[in-house]
Amino acid sequence: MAEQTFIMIKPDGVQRGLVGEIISRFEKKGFYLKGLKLITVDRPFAERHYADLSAKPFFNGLVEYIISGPVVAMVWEGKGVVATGRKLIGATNPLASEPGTIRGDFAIDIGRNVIHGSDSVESATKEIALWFPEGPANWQSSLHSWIYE
Ligand code: 3AN
Repeated sequence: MAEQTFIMIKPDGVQRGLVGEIISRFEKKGFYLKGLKLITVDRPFAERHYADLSAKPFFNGLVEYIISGPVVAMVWEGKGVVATGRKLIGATNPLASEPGTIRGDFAIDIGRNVIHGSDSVESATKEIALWFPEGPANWQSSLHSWIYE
């Protein structure tokens, strides 16, 4: 199966009307949308998603932020999508993200950085299973042969 990643537009991205812009950047790059939902998660779910960060001083604030409104949860597929997805997103701290990246173009504060993307193939598998227990959609674009050699 082709590589997949989990991408989440955080509550600030949804409320600021950045959903279309972000989806457009992943689409135009050539990645395929394999899962999509607008969902408000509760505290235990957000704590599971961010379990690796539970010892960090910003953990509670991060969980509060993620549960504060709906998020857009997505699965994107394509060659190298985990690492390239992180490049499209930009560095964690938006003040360090390059212009042209999502955070570089649309964010200022690290605690309001608009979007999440899995940091490895292994975390992508875990996060997709958590957010899409029903599994991603199974379809292939007819543009495939114009994107891949
Ligand atoms: P990334 O989202 O780029 O993978 P992580 O996994 O280090 O970055 O951090 C997860 C999330 O935790 C970030 N998206 C950000 O919202 C939040 N975060 C990270 N570092 C800080 C910090 N120093 N202060 C507040 N929030 C932070």
